[in-house]
This record gives sequence, structure tokens and C-alpha cells, in this order.
Amino acid sequence: MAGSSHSGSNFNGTNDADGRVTASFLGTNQDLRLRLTDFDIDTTTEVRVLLNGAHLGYLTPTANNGTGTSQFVIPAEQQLEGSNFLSFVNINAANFWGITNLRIETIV
Ligand SMILES: [Ca+2]
Ligand SMILES: [Ca+2]
Ligand SMILES: [Ca+2]
Repeated sequence: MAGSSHSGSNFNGTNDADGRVTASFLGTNQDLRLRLTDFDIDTTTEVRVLLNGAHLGYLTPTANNGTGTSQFVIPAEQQLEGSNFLSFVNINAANFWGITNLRIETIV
């Protein structure tokens, strides 16, 4: 995973220009949970999340210019063997937003 680095626009000095950030993880045969810290998510549809190109959900809104937490379940049957790709896509590349602290956990 991308780990604790910051991605996005105007989030701790980030300047992503196209509103799109990607990350990858290795597939497993278990259900997984993706957790991350998000920044300045102003609406329920500001940032869409895709798993291997398929819709997974949206980042959870935060206070204006604030941080929050988003989490998603990634069922075993939606994972590919080997590399899996997550895309975070802002509805408007000019928006301020960000993600950090991406973590993939096994659901026990
Ligand atoms: Ca980008
Ligand atoms: Ca925003
Ligand atoms: Ca804002």
C-alpha cells in the first residue's frame, strides 16, 4: 500500500493535478477492509473509489478542510490474484482533497 504518504491536492503540500490517485495491494483469499484518512471531502460524491476499475464506493465526507476516516470492505471474490488496483477519483480536479494512512486489514 501507499502507506502514510499524503496524496491529493492542497493536503500537506500535495498538488495532484488530475484529481486521480492510485494505490495497489496484493490479492488474498480473504475478505479485507480498506481504511484510510481522508481530507476535505465536502460532499458524498466528491471522491469516487474504484477497485480494479469497478465502483467500490465514495469517501466519507469530512468537515470543511478537516480530516476523517473512510473504510470499505473488499470481499475475497472481488480481488484478483496478484496486484489489485485502487483508484480515487475526484469529481473535479480543481477541488482540494486528500488521502493518507491507507491500510488493508484482514477481517477476522
Ligand atoms: Ca494524479
Ligand atoms: Ca474538497
Ligand atoms: Ca472544502
